[in-house]
Amino acid sequence: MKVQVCIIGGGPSGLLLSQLLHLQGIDTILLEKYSREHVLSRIRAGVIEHGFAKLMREAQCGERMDREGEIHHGFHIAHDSRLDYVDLHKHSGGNSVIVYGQTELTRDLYEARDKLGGNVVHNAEDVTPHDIASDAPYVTYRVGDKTVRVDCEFVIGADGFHGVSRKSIPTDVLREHEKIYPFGWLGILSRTKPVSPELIYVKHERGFALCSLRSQVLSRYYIQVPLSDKPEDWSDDAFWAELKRRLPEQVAAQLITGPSIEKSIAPLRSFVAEPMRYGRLFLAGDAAHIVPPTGARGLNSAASDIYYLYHALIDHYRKGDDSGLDGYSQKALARVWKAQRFSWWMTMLLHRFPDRLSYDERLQETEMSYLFSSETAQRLVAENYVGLPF
Ligand code: FAS
Ligand code: PHB
Repeated sequence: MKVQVCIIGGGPSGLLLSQLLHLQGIDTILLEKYSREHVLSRIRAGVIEHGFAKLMREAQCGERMDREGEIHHGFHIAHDSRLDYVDLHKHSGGNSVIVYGQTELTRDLYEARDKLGGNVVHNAEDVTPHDIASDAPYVTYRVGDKTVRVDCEFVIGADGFHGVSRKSIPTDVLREHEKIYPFGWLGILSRTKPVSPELIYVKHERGFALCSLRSQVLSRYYIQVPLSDKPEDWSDDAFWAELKRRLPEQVAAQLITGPSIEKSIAPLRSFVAEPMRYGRLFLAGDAAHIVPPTGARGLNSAASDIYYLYHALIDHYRKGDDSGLDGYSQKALARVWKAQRFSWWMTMLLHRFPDRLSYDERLQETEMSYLFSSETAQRLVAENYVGLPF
């Protein structure tokens, strides 16, 4: 089989790029390790930047997001028994974010691929890129006991943090930068009315918490827990009781609790792999970078990778211009590192660090008091949270 672009990974990054390229007449195949049901069973991101939303619309996948997603003009930070508000709309020159679950966004992308007759292969095992340093790369994969070879011109590694693509770059070429945080986020999903119409980030001496949502009848809550904890260590009652201890009294009193329909612990790490290109292999999304979810940058960092690759491949095929491809890694990393900075900053601001020094604590307090005493500081947060320009 021969295609122009072979995409490894059927998460939001791979799906969005395959849909955008297909609409431009560029021939792709997408190879996903698991079944569609498995991919859609994951509960992940919830906040969509305006740049990502624009790309979804350009990919003819934004209709349900615009209908069912919620526009949020700001978020709250609860700290020191106060509830302060970051007005994103005011401080970002009129931009906002859309709260719409990654699961639904991925479902919309799959349905759009089906509608266009996109070439999407599920349960593709042992996906392996070959000859990526040559001008004639190919990818092999297995379905059952049948091995298939896909000859292509470009390979896009959109296979997430644990995928095969990044590991295909020679170790003497790849540089990895990582920071592991000494705690995780225990998250639950519950069919309850959200405690607040907009997100509440909580800095508390017992630890971080976050009140988020997927709709007016589906709430998403998180609390910071030690890395040694497991989801089964936390009954629903224990989770709700701990969340209430961390919320301001007037918010805790409004909290509607209910059975969890999903409960999981996500470890927090900051990670960047450089370069994001090796020969004809291009990394995108979590395959190249991971952020702690505190700044809601994870999924959104993938958007600019996809935007750059989409335009670079169009320029290659339409004009024979490879400047976009040759400049991809440097351009993508410049925005990735800004998302890394913001995610690190929000994480340092809001979490309780087990081994913190008194100096660190006073610095955290100073950051928070500076944030809410300076419109400049709030503009800085707002421009990062709604999404820096591509
Ligand atoms: P993904 O990991 O989503 O997709 C990669 C795909 O490649 C997967 O479907 C995988 O099955 C497939 N794959 C892997 N190896 C393969 C192989 N060898 N062959 C073929 N396919 C292969 N971000 C936020 O903004 N907010 C959050 O709250 C948040 N919570 C998260 C919680 C968890 C537990 C995780 C893991 C991530 C979270 N993220 C969050 C980040 C997340 O949303 C990612 O940024 C987003 O999924 C990135 O999308 P992709 O780059 O498509 O990677
Ligand atoms: C979520 O709703 O899952 C969510 C929202 C904002 C974040 C992290 C997670 O910063």
